[in-house]
Amino acid sequence: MRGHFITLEGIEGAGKTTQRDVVAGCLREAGLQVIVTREPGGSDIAERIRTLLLDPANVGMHADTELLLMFAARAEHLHRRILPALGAGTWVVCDRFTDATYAYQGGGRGLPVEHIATLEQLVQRDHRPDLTLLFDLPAEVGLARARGRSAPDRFESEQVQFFERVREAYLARAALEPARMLTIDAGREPEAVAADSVAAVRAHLVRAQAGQGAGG
Ligand code: T5A
Repeated sequence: MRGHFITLEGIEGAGKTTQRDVVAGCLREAGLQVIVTREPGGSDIAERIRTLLLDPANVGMHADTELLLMFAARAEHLHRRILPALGAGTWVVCDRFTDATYAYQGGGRGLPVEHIATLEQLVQRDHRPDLTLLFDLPAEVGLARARGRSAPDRFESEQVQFFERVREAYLARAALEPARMLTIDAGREPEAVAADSVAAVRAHLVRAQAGQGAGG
């Protein structure tokens, strides 16, 4: 069976980093090979692009530059790391992917969705996540968690209204693609969120195994 591509999404402080270990653990318990990665980043060149994107000193970066850098990093990550792993039968758990671009550069920055869709097609062709977990919570709750942990990066320095627009854009995407994108209430205790993550991954595994049986 080819590997499956699982992405985790949500605003800052939603708990994606915490939950990605839960998701990866659940897959490994099922006997699968798993790698855990993140965007922007995940490969050598993409991590260098990440540094540019998150550096608060680059506060004046043009929104188009930001969009193009996100997809430049994604092209590297996808072709150097994600696709080779999936082709070898390894499952990939990724902290953020293109839904984040629709949410942050589309919803947050107000860039046209058609521009994002054009770049998505150019860079990814028909490669899309198999399952996406959207960890949803009010922007001020997520920001309080994220800001309580470390100095703010270039995105975390935005106003709360920016993250409210990001959240709305995420929820709109989840409503459009309910079969792929599952929304989890991330405002609860970590254990309750983890229970929902595990249930979602197990349900996906059952579907994947059934699909393998049906498809040969
Ligand atoms: N970006 C990214 C774009 O603009 N466009 C794109 O296309 C892409 C791919 C990446 C930035 O890049 C932007 C979005 C981002 O701003 P990042 O550092 O990777 O930057 O940012 P995040 O992914 O947001 O990482 P965070 O660490 O801020 O958020 P997480 O991973 O959602 O949260 P986590 O797990 O680290 O938890 C944060 C804190 O909350 C606690 C944790 O212990 C931790 O202290 N916590 C909880 N507390 C209470 N209850 C719970 N349920 C908790 N879960 C976690």
